[in-house]
Amino acid sequence: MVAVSQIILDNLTRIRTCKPTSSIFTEIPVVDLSEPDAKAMIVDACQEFGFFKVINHGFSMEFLTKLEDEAVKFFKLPQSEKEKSGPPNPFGYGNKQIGPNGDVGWVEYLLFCTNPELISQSPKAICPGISENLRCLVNDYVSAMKSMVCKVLEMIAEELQIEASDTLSKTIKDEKSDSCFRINHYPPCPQLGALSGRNLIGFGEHTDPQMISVGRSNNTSGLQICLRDGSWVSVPPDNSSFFFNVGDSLQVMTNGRFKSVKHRVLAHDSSSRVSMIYFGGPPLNQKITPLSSLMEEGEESLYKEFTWSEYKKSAYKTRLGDNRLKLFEKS
Ligand code: GA4
Repeated sequence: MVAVSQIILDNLTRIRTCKPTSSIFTEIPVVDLSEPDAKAMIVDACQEFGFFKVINHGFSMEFLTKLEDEAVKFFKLPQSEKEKSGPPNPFGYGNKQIGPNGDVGWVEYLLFCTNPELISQSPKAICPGISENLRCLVNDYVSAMKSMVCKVLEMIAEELQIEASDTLSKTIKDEKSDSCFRINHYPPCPQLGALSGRNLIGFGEHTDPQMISVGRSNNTSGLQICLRDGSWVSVPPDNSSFFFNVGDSLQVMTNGRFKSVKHRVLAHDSSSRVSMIYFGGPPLNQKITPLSSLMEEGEESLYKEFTWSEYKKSAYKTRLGDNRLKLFEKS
């Protein structure tokens, strides 16, 4: 018995653990997209937390459930079948390994490219081996998501009084927008009890390199965000809402006014968590630099000049939890 639990522990502890936290994020900004105060609430939330929840978004629950069910079907396939869609380099099926630099988590996933140009060049290479049904649902989801993200970016631009309200959204609308989409499955981990009260990491702490990310999950907890004071709080699950987070690129474009939010996901002992996240990124050749119309007189950029392609290349050389923007801050 001792030997067995030791093996389980060795297996699990390759994946990092963390101290349990009991704080629930009760102050979560909830933005009703149909309300007139939505713009101001979004901007406040991006400045304060880099995170907010959106309701009244226009997606039907039926459609969301359909996509989720199809994803669950994929994750229920035998391991050898799922492996046919991997390894993710970077797109495709991945299991426990996250990124190319040794990060691991209690998670399996599908990572999709959503750049129409790349997809048209090589549709199968984008995420091979998945059912046509899943592929179609993902395409429909991503195009509806793109519209919602653009709407939110336009609301942000209007509230910030940036002259052209499509300044931010056009980077996502662009045919060459380097956006991507991931579906994560966090299987239950019944051996969690062997970790003497510690939590097992499903997806380790990180910020997203892109401009903005939108996540949605089933009704299982696990997502946590890091507040400005460094404390971790759990985000109560809500399968009918979307959770937006500011990424590194938007932090730079607002010269630090918006904060890219550190977040992570903890594994569960008994329930399975399924989440889907859209990452809105700019075209590869786009300069990531503070928007001139936002800058006050005499204000200087906090960051060196770089393109999304340079930032992305640099990000893929880092470990998940690294502070990727540090390298691009002016000293
Ligand atoms: C974090 C946000 C997205 O999930 C992602 C991740 C990517 C990957 O899983 O391949 C990265 C990670 C993410 C940032 C640093 C690098 C790249 C894993 C990793 C260690 C798809 C993305 O774009 O950046």
